[in-house]
Amino acid sequence: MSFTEFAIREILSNFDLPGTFRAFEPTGCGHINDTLCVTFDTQDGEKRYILQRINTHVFTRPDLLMENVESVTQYLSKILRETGGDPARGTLTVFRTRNGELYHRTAENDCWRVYNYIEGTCTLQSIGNPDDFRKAGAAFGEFQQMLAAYPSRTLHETIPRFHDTASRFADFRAAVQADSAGRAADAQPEIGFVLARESDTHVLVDLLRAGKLPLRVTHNDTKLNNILFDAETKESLCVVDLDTVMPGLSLYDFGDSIRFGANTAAEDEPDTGKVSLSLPLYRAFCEGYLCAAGQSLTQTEIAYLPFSAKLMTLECGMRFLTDYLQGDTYFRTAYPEHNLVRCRTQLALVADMEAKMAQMQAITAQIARAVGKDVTPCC
Ligand code: ADP
Ligand code: GN1
Ligand code: MG
Repeated sequence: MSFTEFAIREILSNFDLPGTFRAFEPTGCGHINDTLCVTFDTQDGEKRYILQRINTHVFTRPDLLMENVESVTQYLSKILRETGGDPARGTLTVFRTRNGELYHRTAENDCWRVYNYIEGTCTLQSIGNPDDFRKAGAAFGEFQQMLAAYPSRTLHETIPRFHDTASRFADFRAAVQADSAGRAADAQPEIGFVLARESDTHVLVDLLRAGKLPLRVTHNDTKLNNILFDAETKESLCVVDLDTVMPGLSLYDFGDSIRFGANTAAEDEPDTGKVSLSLPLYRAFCEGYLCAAGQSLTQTEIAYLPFSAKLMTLECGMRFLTDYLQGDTYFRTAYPEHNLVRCRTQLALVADMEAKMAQMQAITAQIARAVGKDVTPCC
């Protein structure tokens, strides 16, 4: 990502932000959007904002996406106000353009939005101690709780079938057959690993269709670095990256958090020998999440928590592999094998979770009992 100061000044001139533009710098390490921190000089001192270019290849309806984001953040603000929280730090605030739009579209068709920069916060790319991950679990559990009464039908589906793993599997199989980038020969073990697990991909969507799992408003991209922690108190403060907030399963949010945060290696660690599921981290997240959201979860949801971690990891590995096979058109990559490397870490993690499934189930049942829920493990 490289932008000229001239271009950034021009984009910012479309937003009604007090003061004079001083500087910008890239921030974050997401795979989809381009995120900049921009600084203004104002009469009251320095003021910072987040300026983000929405990836319109991935999010083809930025208008609908921004309607979701504004509506959800206003709803969260109201709840925070009513419950003694701080809306200015507990959720994002969208700054509209001078024309009253939720984002600015440039002549090149790029779409840019502005949020308040939440000062005095930090994000974690990996977990140093279980306590931080317990707080992460609480943050996503509370996020789900705060949106429990949100009218989910009014939300637009920003990416249709986003976590429909069976549909993701069909896309994957088509990518293998098409082999459009001529890379399938390099990924035979990984392709075989995913193909052997087709039946897993149907489990949650089938339960949803059968009415055995409730549709809720969920975040759907619960990576650790989508939580802002207070830099001083180290408490979790704000959930960000709201582009995929839409109706979904609680299991998607739980599972994706474990996939990213309970891995003993980075998502793109080339040495798969370093990849494993940390059971202490699994336990910590589960405690935080179930303490915050456990009361409202059904027995079936709790029973499938361990499986969801495996399924979300398999789904993500399958998505990285699909993108590799299609020539890296979706996720941002730093080198040609990047998506294959990411896929290998995910599949190594799936294998380790399969080996540890009974322990994950025992931990989950124990924590569930502590919050007053009895569950029969499954899968
Ligand atoms: P991406 O889609 O690229 O993951 P995010 O919305 O998650 O984009 O933002 C990337 C990073 O920028 C976050 O991980 C966080 O470190 C930082 N960030 C995002 N929004 C804010 C904010 N409002 N205040 C402070 N930091 C933020
Ligand atoms: C993407 O934007 P980011 O980096 O938070 C992706 C997630 C994947 C994740 C894998 C909209 O998230 O679904 O799980 O990469 N977001 C989208 O790291 O596809
Ligand atoms: Mg992010």
